[in-house]
Amino acid sequence: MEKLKHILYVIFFAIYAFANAQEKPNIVFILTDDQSYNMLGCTGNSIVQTPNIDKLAKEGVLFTNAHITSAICTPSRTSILLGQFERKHAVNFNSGTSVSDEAWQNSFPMLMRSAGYYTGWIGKNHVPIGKGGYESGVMEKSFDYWYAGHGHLGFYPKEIHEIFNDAIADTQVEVIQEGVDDFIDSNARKLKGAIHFLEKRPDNKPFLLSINFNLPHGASTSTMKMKPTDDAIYKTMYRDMEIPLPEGYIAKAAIKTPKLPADLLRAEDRQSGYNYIDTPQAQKERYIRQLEAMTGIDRLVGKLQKKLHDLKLDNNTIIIFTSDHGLFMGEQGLGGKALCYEKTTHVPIIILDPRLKKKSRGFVSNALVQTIDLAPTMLTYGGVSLPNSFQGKSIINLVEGKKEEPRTYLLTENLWSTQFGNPRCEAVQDKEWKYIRYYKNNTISASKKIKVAKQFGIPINKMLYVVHDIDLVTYRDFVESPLQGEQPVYEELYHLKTDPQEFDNVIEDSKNEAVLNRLKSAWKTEITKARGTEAPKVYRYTAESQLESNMIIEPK
Ligand SMILES: [Ca+2]
Repeated sequence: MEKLKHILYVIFFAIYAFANAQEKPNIVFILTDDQSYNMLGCTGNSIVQTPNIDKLAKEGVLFTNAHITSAICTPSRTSILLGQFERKHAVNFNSGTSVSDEAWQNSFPMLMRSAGYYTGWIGKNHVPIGKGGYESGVMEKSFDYWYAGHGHLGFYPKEIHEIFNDAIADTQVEVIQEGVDDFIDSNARKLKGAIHFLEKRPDNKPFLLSINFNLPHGASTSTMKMKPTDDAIYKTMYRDMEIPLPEGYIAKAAIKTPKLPADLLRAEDRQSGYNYIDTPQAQKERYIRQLEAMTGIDRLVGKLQKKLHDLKLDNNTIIIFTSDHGLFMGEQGLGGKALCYEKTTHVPIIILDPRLKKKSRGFVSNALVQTIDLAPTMLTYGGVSLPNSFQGKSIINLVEGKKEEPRTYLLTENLWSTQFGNPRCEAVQDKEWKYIRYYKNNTISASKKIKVAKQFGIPINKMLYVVHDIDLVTYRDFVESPLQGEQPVYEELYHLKTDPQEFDNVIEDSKNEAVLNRLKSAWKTEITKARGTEAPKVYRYTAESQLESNMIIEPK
């Protein structure tokens, strides 16, 4: 009898454990590239057609006050992966560093894989990881399924990355779609390029799939060619419509006073890829391509949901959608990113947890959340404990309709200050006000570098994009100086509640003094917390380090 009891006991717990294993939700994380907040129907864009993403928001939760932490690809994406501010992880285009193996072990995909998730990464990676960065091979080995390229993909990814050569489609979204189908559906067409050890996704494990677009980013929209084989979306859509310029648009020729002092933001050094904003005609063409890209992405989201439904996975698959940062399209005469204005830091976050009752979903939250909150959110969904290295907070309680918010102030920062003219800056904001501080822009301008490169016959790309050991010192100084008392050379205060587009800097208005002092004090607290106390967990990743290990650094 005792023996039978024991057997029953064992069987009971085996079933219990199995059932629990099955209960862990699958997670699909969709990340777009350089997509501003207002590029979706559900965020107020009346031109773009994104019915599937709008439906996702309608059935889930749309965070209307979500922000990134650094408004440029590499640091923003590193922040998302590690759940940390850039000031802590210290990886950017100009940092001369890559993410160390130790830091990478505490990224959300690695932690979830260790906890039993079957993981996939599809599309773009823009974070150098391991010794040798993009050439280390660490990323490729870190996932159960890998179908991606480092750096930009272009609109036709086969032209840039061999891994995609076996795809039937030529255009980026559709190439990614084939990867998504291959990962999710064991009956889908197998892609020869994809790297995976198991023949098919195991049914008894939950999965985590990261879908990373390089759209509507300019690197991809600038390479759209309206080929006869392209889908109609990318050839004819939005082209016969009346498309107004964005509110506050100023063409280059009409700029009277630049938004920021000319010696602070050196607009003439801006990367030429952003010069389309200078004239209304070029701006419109680029905007149409972005709209087309969004509709392509939206169609993928719709197909993904249908696939999940057909495979009976939809009721247990959480979908998270966001962007790595926004982009100026000529508003106030500005182009590009890497600033702390709302246009570059404000992004949508949409989370659909289908396990929640329909009645308790389908609302918007104006809580101050950040993309560093997504790693802890995903881990918490997966029942995985959070590492101490995370600085973001799980926002599941908000998805579930609870009111407790993760923070009173949010911090954004820009440490990408290079020959392309952007100043270092930081911003702290609450739901009503925002304070931005800028530091002296000491960088050598791109035009001067190009002139010298030409004089000595040095390839211009090498002069502009290769990072050297000395840059480690400069970047370190960028990280630490504001904490050690470096004073701002320019400051701004915006009343976001009445001026969300940040047209009027009201810092000189004496009636705002108390607010300003409060925000300055919050800035100090938040930046100190963001930096933390540890040395950054990074490897040296410069032209010199690569040369020493006989590797050639290819700027991404
Ligand atoms: Ca980006």
